Amino acid sequence: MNRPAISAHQLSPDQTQFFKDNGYLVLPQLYDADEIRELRQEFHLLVTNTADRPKNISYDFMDPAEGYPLDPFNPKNVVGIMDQTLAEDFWFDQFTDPRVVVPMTDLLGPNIDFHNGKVRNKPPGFHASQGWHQDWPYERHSQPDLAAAITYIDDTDFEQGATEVIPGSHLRGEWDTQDGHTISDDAVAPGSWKVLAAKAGDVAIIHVQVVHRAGHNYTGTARHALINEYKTAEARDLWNNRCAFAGLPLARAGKPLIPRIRE
Ligand SMILES: O=C(O)CCC(=O)C(=O)O
Repeated sequence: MNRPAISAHQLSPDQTQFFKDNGYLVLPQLYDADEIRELRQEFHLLVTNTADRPKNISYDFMDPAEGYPLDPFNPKNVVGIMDQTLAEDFWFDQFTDPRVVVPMTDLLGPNIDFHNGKVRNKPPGFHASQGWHQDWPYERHSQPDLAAAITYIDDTDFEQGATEVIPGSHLRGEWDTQDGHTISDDAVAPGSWKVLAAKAGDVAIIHVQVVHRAGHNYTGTARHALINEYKTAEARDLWNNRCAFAGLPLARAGKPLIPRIRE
């Protein structure tokens, strides 16, 4: 396939300010229609060919939810994958894409390293048990200069389990939790959150301290997303990150470092 030239663009000052104030930013349609088609094809292979993979890639499967069909796009009901970054060259290019790395330099700082990569799916009838949380307690560093890029593979609105965020919640630093991770529903003011209704090909960037949660999928169609996380080189890992490509330098002085494998 002829791939379009990749132009890594800086964010506008308004976008940078929005992230600073709100702790999240949506980059609509980062991928064009051909790229979304290819992303979906590759993703389908990732969730169907689950056996012939490097051992370090781990898959989680969800038991079919009662009263819901299996989705032929994800017939094994894969609900999660860790380290999809190891699967193929396509997935290496996906997490090193300058169209995500360069915005990270605008939002976090000029020197960006990789943190980790995973897949989070919402099969039909998926019930999100995690609740409101910050990513921070799961991935402590010397400073909270990390962000996740959620790439949506499908259109995902409220009833399909859209991501929900509390704008500005990162400005309060670390929130109290019930169990080290989960923030009580009582701590969240009614109506204070925003449903990030996404289109396939959108990317939402989420600050490590913004309070957010995954929604439930009430429909018979699965929803799929990749979550790649990035950090500044200055943020030192205190979590003992053993994930694939952890700490890989991706940008220095605002310039992306990694060439494309597949042009
Ligand atoms: O799947 C989502 O919409 C959000 C996932 C999430 O909250 C997380 O992985 O920390």
